[in-house]
Amino acid sequence: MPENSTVTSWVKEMVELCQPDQVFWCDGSEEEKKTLERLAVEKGLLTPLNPSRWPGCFHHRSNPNDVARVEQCTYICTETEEEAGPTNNWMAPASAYRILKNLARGGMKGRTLYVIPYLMGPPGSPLSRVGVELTDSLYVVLNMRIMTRMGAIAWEELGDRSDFNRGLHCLLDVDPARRYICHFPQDNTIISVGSGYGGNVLLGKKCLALRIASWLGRKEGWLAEHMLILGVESPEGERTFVAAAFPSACGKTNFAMMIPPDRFKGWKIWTVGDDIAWMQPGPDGRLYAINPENGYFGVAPGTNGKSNPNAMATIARDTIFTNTALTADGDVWWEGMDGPPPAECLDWKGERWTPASKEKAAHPNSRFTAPMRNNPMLASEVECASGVPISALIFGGRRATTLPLVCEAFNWVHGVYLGATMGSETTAAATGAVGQVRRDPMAMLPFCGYNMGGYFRHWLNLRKRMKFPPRIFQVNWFRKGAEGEYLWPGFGENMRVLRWIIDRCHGRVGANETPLGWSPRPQDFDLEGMTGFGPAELERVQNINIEEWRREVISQDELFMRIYSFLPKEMIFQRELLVARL
Ligand code: SAT
Ligand code: MN
Repeated sequence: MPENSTVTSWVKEMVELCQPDQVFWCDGSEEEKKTLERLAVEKGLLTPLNPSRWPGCFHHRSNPNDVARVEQCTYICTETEEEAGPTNNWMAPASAYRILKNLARGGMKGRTLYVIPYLMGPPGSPLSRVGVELTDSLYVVLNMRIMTRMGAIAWEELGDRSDFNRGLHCLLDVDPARRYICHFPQDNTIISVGSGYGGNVLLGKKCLALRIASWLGRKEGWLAEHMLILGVESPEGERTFVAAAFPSACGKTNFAMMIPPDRFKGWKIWTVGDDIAWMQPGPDGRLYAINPENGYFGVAPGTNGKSNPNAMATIARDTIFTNTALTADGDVWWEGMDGPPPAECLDWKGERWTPASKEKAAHPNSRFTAPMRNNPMLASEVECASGVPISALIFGGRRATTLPLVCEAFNWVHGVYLGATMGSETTAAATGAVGQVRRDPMAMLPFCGYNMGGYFRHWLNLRKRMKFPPRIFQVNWFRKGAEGEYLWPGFGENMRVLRWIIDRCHGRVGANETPLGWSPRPQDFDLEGMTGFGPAELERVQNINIEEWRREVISQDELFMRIYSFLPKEMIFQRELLVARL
């Protein structure tokens, strides 16, 4: 128990509300981990995997009605609706507190309330933040232990300050009709009830590190973004860092852990983070980023030794698998894993599955929770309190048409426009239809804790505080041809795009001016060693189809119309300039 009286009196208040039988203060120790894992196995929450194949690993099944983030149950509770803005669900704090307290009252009877102190970010960083999550889910405790720096270190960082994030999570009966994930940015508070899954309940992740942090960032002059951070090391030892935003389940983890193809002998990619970046202008006028997390909550399906060897190495031990398939001999499996499917296993719902089954064995949003320290390519800078200097910001989406493989913004305002108009096909990471294009500005639509118009304004303002702002790029690995075939091989080959981006940042290569931005010339883009991909294919994947772009601009307007009264004029002007160029 910490000496901080703000913490102890708040915990006391929540205990009186939820009425658990016991209160357990987590210390984050190895010993405690072992005890809690044993308890979770006893209670049937976790199944230990085969220790010779998967040392320290466990399997978990969530309730089948509870397998993804639920945006319709996610609320920003600010004094006025305007502060939350038209793209967020809003409730007035007083009514939200009333509803949630009524649900939570006595909600932990017969259960244990775990107090999880956690630190987001490296110790000693001015950007790092402390949170305390109270939960009655052992699964949440064990996941938070991987995803954050949990335990005594958080109390040390907090000292006697009171500016910690207050998080309360109650499972209740996991009824979708009584599921709420509510954020109170003005109180630095999160209350989540009725769910046990991922981003709904690991409150340090999307709730604190994005929704609450984006609010704090605007107030305090920094950015909380849905971005991976990676370092590119050249054979000469030059290290360049980039941050890239992609919507959930669009390959951020794969990109952050990419292994360059043979052609790029001597090049290395170092992972700083795979999902979230907190960024602030540094004293030298550059933008600096930290990864607030301590682990990876990655999508399992499609992860294999070819698509992401570093991820396979990372999840080989001390990992929790959620909603994957499970075999009788303690092995896990998912669609797109190496090797043939098991002759028989239990699917993500726990039902018997064989390769003849029509349903998928693993849920498409099944996940692994793995410590980042298992990653063979973890950047040493991940512990650096001042963060890493960012040379390029990349915005990417999943688009079958229209968007070229890569282009560079003309300047910061144009780059903000590229981010603001990002669109992507929906994935299984959130409940709802999959595969429809929706506008997802900066991949932050589900995660921005305030008015999206104000968010664009904050991005524009930040430019004035940087002498050397990062260059901004747009990428799309997912463009398809007429037959539905991918026009770009993706995965490790994305190194070629990254190389062009890095070379642009260092002023080493040229580009063609196009209506959309700067586009790579074939002589500046490394095509060597690619089979079946030459200058003609590059031209095809970079092609600008004016008809498609007419539709695109109109479709972009849908979001702009929704937030029109808050939209910075710069965005309208950028739109006009784009139309004129087209
Ligand atoms: O479930 S999470 O929100 O943590 C994962 C994601 O959607 O990116
Ligand atoms: Mn994410």
